[in-house]
Amino acid sequence: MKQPTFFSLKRLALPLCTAAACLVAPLAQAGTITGVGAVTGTGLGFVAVPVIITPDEGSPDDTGNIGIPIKRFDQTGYIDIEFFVRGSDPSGTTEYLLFESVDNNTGVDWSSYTMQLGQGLGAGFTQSDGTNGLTFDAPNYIPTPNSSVFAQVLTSPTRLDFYDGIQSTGSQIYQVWVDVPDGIQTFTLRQYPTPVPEPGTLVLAAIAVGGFGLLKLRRRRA
Ligand SMILES: [Ca+2]
Ligand SMILES: [Ca+2]
Repeated sequence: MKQPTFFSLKRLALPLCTAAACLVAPLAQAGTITGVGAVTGTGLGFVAVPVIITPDEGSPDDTGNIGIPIKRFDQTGYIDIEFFVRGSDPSGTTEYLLFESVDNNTGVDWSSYTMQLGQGLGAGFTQSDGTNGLTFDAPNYIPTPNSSVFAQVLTSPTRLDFYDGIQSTGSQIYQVWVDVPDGIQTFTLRQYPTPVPEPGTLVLAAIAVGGFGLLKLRRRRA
């Protein structure tokens, strides 16, 4: 599948906010991302400043874009990004396309990649339950979240698990959709990879299983 590039994304989104349109935009709007707060985590290598395109304010179908041109993991830990939100319309929700390039610089291959929405940072992070409307475009998940390396994704309101593939060293593209409701001031996007089990671990597991089988055999013979 051909993935859009950052260039095409920008070209698509820029006409949404010409100077004139922004000046005359009505005040009513749904939850809108206004900026980025802390970027932190045990996996952090480098995160380029996210490019946030705010929606065409007042349009009945509010959509925006968040582009993260580089998110590099130097360790197999997590990376948290905190977003600030402004809202004014009590019933509004803005759907953002989050388009990012995730770079595996950890030296180990990844067998899956997880994204969570919640509040707080680091040890204080908690995944939210989706009841306030902050979700990965639940309940319909249209378009389907996708990745240029993992063929499948397990969807739930505030957690996505990409699997069926191996992300080796280098960058891959992820596209997901985030519903941002009114009534919240901040939210955190957490992401982390799960490394492929090391051969040593597999050998130990095989020995354990083999030993268990032998034990059963002996018991049966006894
Ligand atoms: Ca939605
Ligand atoms: Ca949608």
